Amino acid sequence: MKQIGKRFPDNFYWGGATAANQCEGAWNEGGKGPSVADHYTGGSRTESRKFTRKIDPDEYYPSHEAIDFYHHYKEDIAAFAEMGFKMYRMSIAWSRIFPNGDDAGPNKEGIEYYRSVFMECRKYGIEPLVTILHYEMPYHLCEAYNGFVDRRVIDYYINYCKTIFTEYKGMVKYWLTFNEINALAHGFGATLAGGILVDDDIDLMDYFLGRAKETPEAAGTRFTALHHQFLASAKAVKMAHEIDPENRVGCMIAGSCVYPYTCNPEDVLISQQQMNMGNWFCGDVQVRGEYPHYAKRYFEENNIKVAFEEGDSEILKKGCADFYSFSYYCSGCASADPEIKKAAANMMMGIPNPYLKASDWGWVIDPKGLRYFLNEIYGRYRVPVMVVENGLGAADIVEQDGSIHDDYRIDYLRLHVEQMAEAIADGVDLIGYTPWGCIDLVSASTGEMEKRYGFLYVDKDNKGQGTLSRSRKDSFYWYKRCIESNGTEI
Ligand code: BGP
Repeated sequence: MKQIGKRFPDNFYWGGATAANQCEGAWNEGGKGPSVADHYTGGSRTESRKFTRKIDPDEYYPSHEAIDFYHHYKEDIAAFAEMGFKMYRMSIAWSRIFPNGDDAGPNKEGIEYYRSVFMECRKYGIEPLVTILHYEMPYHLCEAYNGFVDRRVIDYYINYCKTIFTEYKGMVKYWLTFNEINALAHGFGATLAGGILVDDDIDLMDYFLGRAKETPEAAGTRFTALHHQFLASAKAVKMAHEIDPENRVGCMIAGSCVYPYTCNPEDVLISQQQMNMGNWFCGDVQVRGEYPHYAKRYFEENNIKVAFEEGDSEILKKGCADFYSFSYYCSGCASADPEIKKAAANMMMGIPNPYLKASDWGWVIDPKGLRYFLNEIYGRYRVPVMVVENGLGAADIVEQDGSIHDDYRIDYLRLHVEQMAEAIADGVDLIGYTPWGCIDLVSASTGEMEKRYGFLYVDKDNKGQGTLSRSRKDSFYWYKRCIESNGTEI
C-alpha cells in the first residue's frame, strides 16, 4: 500500500457501479419485458456482437442470465458493504417496471424487487445512485416507435420516472437520467442508446471503427432521438425536484479525453472539435440548458436536420442537471495526418498515444488524463462532479487455492485514485467515485464475461458456463483498505 496525504472529503462517496442488463439476468422473470440489450449476442475482442430482432435459440445472449444478480443481490450487496461502500451505482431496468415501456400501469413485482434492493443497500448505509436508463430500453419501444426518434417516447420515459421517483421517494436521492447520453452523438449509439432499429444485423464493431457509413438522414434521425433524450432528461430533473426537493439528478457522459497528436495547429483544432462533439455538446445541453455555440454549424455542414419544436429551449433551460458524472477509462489522440489516421484505422479507441500503454483490449491507460479532464469539466460547469465508471477490463487467473492476484488492476486503480486526490487539491468539487463492474459482469462492447473489472470474481465464462459462485480478488482487500483510510492508503 502507498500512503498519500489526506485529500478526500470526509463524506466522499466511495463505491462501485453496475447496470441491470449486464448483471441482473432473469431477463424474462418477474414480469420483465425484453430490453434492447437482450437482443445482443455474445462477441469477443475480434468478433462483433450481433443485434438480432428475433431471439434466435441458436445464439447466445449474455444478458439473459448475466451474473444472476437478480437472485444474488443480498450476497453481493453484503460483499459491497464489507468493502465499505458508501454508494452503489446501479440501474433500474425500465422493462422490469414497464415491460413494454408504454403500458398503462407498472409491473408490481418489478417495483417490489427494486424496493428490496434499495432496502438492502440502506441496511448497510449504502446510498444508491440510480441510472434510469442504461442501454436497456424496453424492446417494444424500438419495434413500435423506433425508440427515442418518436416524441411520444419522452412521455413514456417521464411516466416511468414519475413511478420510480414516487415509489422510491426517501430511499433513493441520487439519479442519473441517461447512461453515457453522448453515445447517441455517434453512430454506434443509435440502437444501444437510442433504441433506433438501424439494420437487421448491426455490426457494432463497424460503428466503433467508423466503417459504418451513415447518411445525413440517418444522422438527423439519431440527433433527433438525442434531442428527445435531452428533453426527457430536463423534464425528469424538474419532476424529481418537485416530487422530492432532496433529489439530486446528474447527467452521465462517456468521458472522451482527446489530445492533439502533435502541436501542429491542425491537430489541435481536430482534437478540440472531438472534445466538443464528444463531451461538451451533451454536457452543455444538460448542465447549462442550451446547445453549444458550434452546434448550428455542425448541423448545417453535415446536412443534419433535427426535429426542434417551439418551446423546447425553455424545457431544456428548466431542467439543468445538479451534478456532472462521467465514465473514464482511457484517452485518445486526434491527428489531421492521413497516414497516422490510416495506421490507427483498426484501433477501437482511435489513435494511440506513444507515451502511454494500452490494456489488453486496446484501451489506453492514462491516470493523469483523469486529473486533466476533471479540471476541464469543473472549470466549465462549476457543479459537483462524480466519476461513476473507471477501471481495468482484464482477464484474471484463478490460482489452485482459489486466490486471484490482480495486481495489474490494483495498479490501475491506485494511479487513478491518486490523480483524483490531485484534482481535489486543485479545487475540483469531486464528490464520488464508483469504479465500474465492482463485481465481474458482462462487457457492454464485446459481450464477454472474461473482460473482468470486478473486486469480486464471478465463476462464469464467455460461453455462459460456470457455477456463478463469487470470490474475493486481491483488489477486494486493496479497495477495502483504500475506503477505510478515505483514500490515504492506496
Ligand atoms: C461504458 C458503459 C458500461 C460498461 C463500460 C465498460 O461505456 O456505460 O455499461 O460496460 O463502458 O465497457 P466494456 O463493458 O465494453 O468493457
